[in-house]
Parts: sequence; C-alpha cells; structure tokens
Amino acid sequence: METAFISLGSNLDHPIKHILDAFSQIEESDKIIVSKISSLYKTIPVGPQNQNDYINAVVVIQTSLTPINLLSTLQGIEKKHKRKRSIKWGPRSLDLDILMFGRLILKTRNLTIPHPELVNREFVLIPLLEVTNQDFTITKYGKISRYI
Ligand code: A4P
Ligand code: MG
Repeated sequence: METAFISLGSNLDHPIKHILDAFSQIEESDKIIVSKISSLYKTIPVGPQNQNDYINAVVVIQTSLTPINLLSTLQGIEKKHKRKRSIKWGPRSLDLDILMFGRLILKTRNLTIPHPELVNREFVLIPLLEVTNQDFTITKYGKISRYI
C-alpha cells in the first residue's frame, strides 16, 4: 500500500455535488482506501477569468494500484462526470489530479509526479496543508508549514 494525494476541482453544473460524488466514487474502488478528506474550498479561477469560481479539495488515500492504474481509475471517474477536455485551464465538471504518490518522482508522457503545478497553486496547497502534518515534505520541492 502506498499513500497518495489527489486534488479535486470543479466549476460546472453543481460543483459541490461533483466533488462529494467523487469522494464516494474514489472510495468505491476496491484498491483504494480514503484516509483523509479536506474541507471544500471556494476558489477564484487560475487561468481564464471568464469562468465560474471553483470548488477544490484534497483527499489522502492508501492504494495498492500502480500510479498509471490510479490515473486511469481517476480518469474513469472524470468520465462519469461527463468531463470534456477543451480549453486549457478552462471550465470543467471534475478534474482529478495525482499530486503525490509516496516519494515517487516520475515524468512520462502521460504522468508527472509530483504534479508539476502543485507548488504554484494555492487552491491545492491550502487543502493539502489541512490534511498533512506540520512540516510535511513535498517530494522534490521541500517542506510546507503553517505560520499561524
Ligand atoms: N497528467 C500528467 N501528470 C498528471 C498527474 N499527476 N495527475 C496528464 C493527473 N493527470 C496527469 O490532464 C491532461 C493530462 O495530464 C492527462 O491526460 C494526464 O495524462 P487534463 O486533466 O485532461 O487536462 P487539464 O485539466 O487541462 O490539465 P491539468 O494540468 O490537469 O489542469 P490543471 O492544471 O489542473 O488546471 N482554478 C481553480 N481555482 N481551481 C482549479 O481546480 N483548475 C484548473 C485546471 C485551472 N484553474 C483552476 C483549477
Ligand atoms: Mg487534470
């Protein structure tokens, strides 16, 4: 079993419902145990501004899937939410990204771990801080800490 961190984001239809349903669908996989769920955060869009605010969250899982099988499991869930791929950083019903997978560092055509934008995005870092311990280390990048 490996510990992995998944980020969730939605800004179409009923974003809160997409995120809550995705929590259950991630848990339904028999090779995934969800161990922690962050609060839901309402965030302003990064990228094109002519789109709705997002709901974002992070979940911590224990999984026996390989990273690539975890990616296809998450993409299967995105499909159930009728996720369409159109504009880069544009509106989406559900985006599920693998932030980290144990201490793995990986860069292939289909999968980069840790997620390359992780450390640039408050909508990921803030929920991540909530579900990790003080001085959590992001593989490859370093520690994140709370100052209050
Ligand atoms: N891929 C590579 N590495 C990974 C990984 N670690 N996890 C590949 C997941 N996928 C990974 O993803 C394109 C390809 O990335 C996948 O086929 C997979 O093989 P995608 O989800 O189809 O494309 P995308 O969503 O346009 O790209 P990406 O990078 O997931 O988008 P982002 O960076 O997540 O940006 N503003 C707010 N406030 N909140 C948001 O959640 N989200 C975005 C989307 C923009 N602005 C936002 C938010
Ligand atoms: Mg994505």
